[in-house]
Amino acid sequence: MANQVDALYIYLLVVAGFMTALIFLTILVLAIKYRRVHGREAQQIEGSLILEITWSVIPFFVMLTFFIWGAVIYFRERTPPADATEVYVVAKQWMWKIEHAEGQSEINELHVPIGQNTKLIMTSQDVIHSFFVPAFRIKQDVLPGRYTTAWFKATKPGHYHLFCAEYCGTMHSGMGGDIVVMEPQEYAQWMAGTAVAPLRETGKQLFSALGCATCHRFDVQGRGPNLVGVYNKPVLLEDGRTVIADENYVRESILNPTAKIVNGFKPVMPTFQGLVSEEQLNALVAYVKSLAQPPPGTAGLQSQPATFPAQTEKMQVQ
Ligand code: HEC
Ligand SMILES: [Cu+2]
Repeated sequence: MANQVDALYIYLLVVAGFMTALIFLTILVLAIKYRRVHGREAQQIEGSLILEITWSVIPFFVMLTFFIWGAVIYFRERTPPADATEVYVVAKQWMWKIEHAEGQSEINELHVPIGQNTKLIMTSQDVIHSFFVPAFRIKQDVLPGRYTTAWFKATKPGHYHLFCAEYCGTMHSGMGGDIVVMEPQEYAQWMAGTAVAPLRETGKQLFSALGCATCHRFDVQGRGPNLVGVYNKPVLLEDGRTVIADENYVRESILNPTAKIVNGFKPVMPTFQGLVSEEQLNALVAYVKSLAQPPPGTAGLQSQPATFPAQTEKMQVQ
């Protein structure tokens, strides 16, 4: 996004510079032209409607260009491309813990290949932090108790500073790191360096270890909804509302199940607040997301409660 953000920034500077010059030059010229001259008398002049409309309407449209251009960039920055690779970020006093979907984890470092759209799914274990990479022109607050997201596509290999941009305690100034942008083949080597289980696999194990699988079944309708194909789809709730099952929804379903009850189900799911760490939560979320590859056309409001046709279930059975 850097080029786009900078272009807008330069445009703002140019417009502001032009207006400043215009105003001050006018003051100067008029001050000299109408300076006190012996024998000249001040006259009363009526206002000019045309002039007033002109100097209101033209700046209005100039301001609108700020707004529209800014909004376009904002929406681009807020909307990760669908093909983005997901990386989970857990901030804590005072470090950044990064988990790749493939299972690699690192501290205060994030390795990415050039040209890859990377979506960051971030949360904090304690206080508010902020993920700031000046070179990428991205800055996003990282909050305890929920996910916030940001995305970028690195275009040049190198090391880029990562800062915490929200004062978070004694060692705040030391809470930094490096985004390491590599050539794709270099990155593949780095990835292959350690053999680890993908995040969704860790999540799958937790799913049975924590007993989720006793209620959320894939073969028969259990006490909880079948989670296949739930992610990123609308869910009809008990109270008639419809919400999109995004990362925050899945997260909330695990930590605070009674906050949103799925239509047609009883609020029997226990809370896992305090029983799972942020990292385990991310793994569970990654697992639930990995279940969401329904055949096109089957998902949607009609298929509530979240049960899917038998063939979908078979495809996904463990
Ligand atoms: C005692 C049975 C039970 C257990 C154990 C259980 N759940 Fe649930 N779960 C439910 C029920 C019932 C619902 C639907 C009612 C509601 O929204 O609370 C639900 C809802 C959900 C939803 C929202 C589903 C949707 O269709 O919108 C998710 C996600 C979820 N559970 C994940 C989990 C995970 C992960 C675990 C394990 C850490 C787990 N559940 C353990 C019973 C259970
Ligand atoms: Cu911080």
